[in-house]
Amino acid sequence: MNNKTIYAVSSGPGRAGIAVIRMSGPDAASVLARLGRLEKPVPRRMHYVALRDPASDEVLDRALVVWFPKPDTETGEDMAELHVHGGRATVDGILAALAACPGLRLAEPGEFARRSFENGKLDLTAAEGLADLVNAETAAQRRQALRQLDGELGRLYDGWRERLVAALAHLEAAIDFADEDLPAGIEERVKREATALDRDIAAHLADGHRGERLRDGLSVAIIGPPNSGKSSLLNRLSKRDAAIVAAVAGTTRDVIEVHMDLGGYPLVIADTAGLRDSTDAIEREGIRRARARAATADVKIAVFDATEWPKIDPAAAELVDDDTVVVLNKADVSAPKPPLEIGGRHAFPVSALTGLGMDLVIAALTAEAEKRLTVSGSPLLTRERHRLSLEDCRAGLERALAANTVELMAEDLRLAARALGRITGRVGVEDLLDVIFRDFCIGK
Ligand SMILES: Nc1nc2c(ncn2[C@@H]2O[C@H](COP(=O)(O)OP(=O)(O)OP(=O)(O)O)[C@@H](O)[C@H]2O)c(=O)[nH]1
Ligand SMILES: [Mg+2]
Repeated sequence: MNNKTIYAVSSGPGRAGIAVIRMSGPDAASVLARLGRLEKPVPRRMHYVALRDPASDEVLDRALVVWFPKPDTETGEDMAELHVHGGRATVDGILAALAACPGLRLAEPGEFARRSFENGKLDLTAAEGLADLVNAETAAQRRQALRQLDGELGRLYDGWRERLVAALAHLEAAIDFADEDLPAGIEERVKREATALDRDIAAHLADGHRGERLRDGLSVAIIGPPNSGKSSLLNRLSKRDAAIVAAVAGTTRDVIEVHMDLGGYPLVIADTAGLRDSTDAIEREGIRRARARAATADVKIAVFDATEWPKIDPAAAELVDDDTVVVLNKADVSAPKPPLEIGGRHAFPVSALTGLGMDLVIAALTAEAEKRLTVSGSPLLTRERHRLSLEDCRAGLERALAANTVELMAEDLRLAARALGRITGRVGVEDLLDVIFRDFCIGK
């Protein structure tokens, strides 16, 4: 299925100065000859050519083209790139000319990356890193994705798998030579290794979901009584008019999400309905959703009305905990008198209307994000898929440690090694590939 030459626009959709059309497969060279009359391209050198429609001989564009002979290419196959003018008619004309070339077809999403994986250029975690890099919206996401693309995570898992396979080899030797005299203590040595590995994986898993959070964005919920200025605060933080603001209490009903970049950290901030007892069925549903969001959020921002200070809304105060940034809004109307504290947390006097005090709230929020998202020395797992396989691996190790015979122990160690191999794609991942590469965009 995979020997056809695939092509796709790899630059973004829509009109642009330049569009890049990439192709990969055995016919890449013949396309350059056919469309560009370029018979002997110099590898990895740009050539300025007229690209013609092979059927009519009409010049479609004057463009720069590059030839990348295999095997030292991204996919491991012959590749070519056409850097054409990015107008719709130009790109469409060239795509139509490519479609008419025998042996060529349009690439599916992620198909270039899939071929890289299948030709051993990338392990699966690196391919996922590539997808994350394309999707990265903040600097911290970019850094994490690049580390993964560089193979840091893959090397960590492959290293563990090698340790396990080495231990397994010792054990298998012990099984094969059971009747003969073997150096004593092999079983003990294997058990020590399995225990150590189990501990290393457990430590890696106890990461507070940092890598996954960094990939998805830290979930922040704005909660508080009606009319305290939650929607105004969301708009102020995100610097746009995302939520409707009105003097009527009970304005917001749905959860309104805004993605934002806070000092390089990705945040998903949700504005919610004001908490109160309501008889209105729609508002009650909104309040239920607000509470649900508050319960699952990584960080909460509790907004209270400074004009009522020191009276505070008890329903919202109840939700204040160590993961909460507390603000007293409308401080432009009346400055709240200290001590400014709610639920043991400092309450920042702010005005969502004028921006007063917002710098301190943003600093507090950034500190919360930093605390939860900072990446230390070792690479972090970034997907549930990694987590599940690592848990499978641990289960195998623990069964192996409890096994009654060396044969059973070896079998469980094999399963544990297999679980690790599935993360990087070393073994048994055929069933996963469609799911993993489907998430890529076309042309990657
Ligand atoms: N003076 C002053 N008014 C504000 C401030 N923030 C919000 N308001 C006003 O307070 C009213 C309510 O603001 P919203 O942002 O809609 O409040 P909310 O908490 O989202 O309200 P609900 O969605 O009903 O729960 C509006 O009239 C805002 O203009 C502020 O910092 N200072
Ligand atoms: Mg609101």
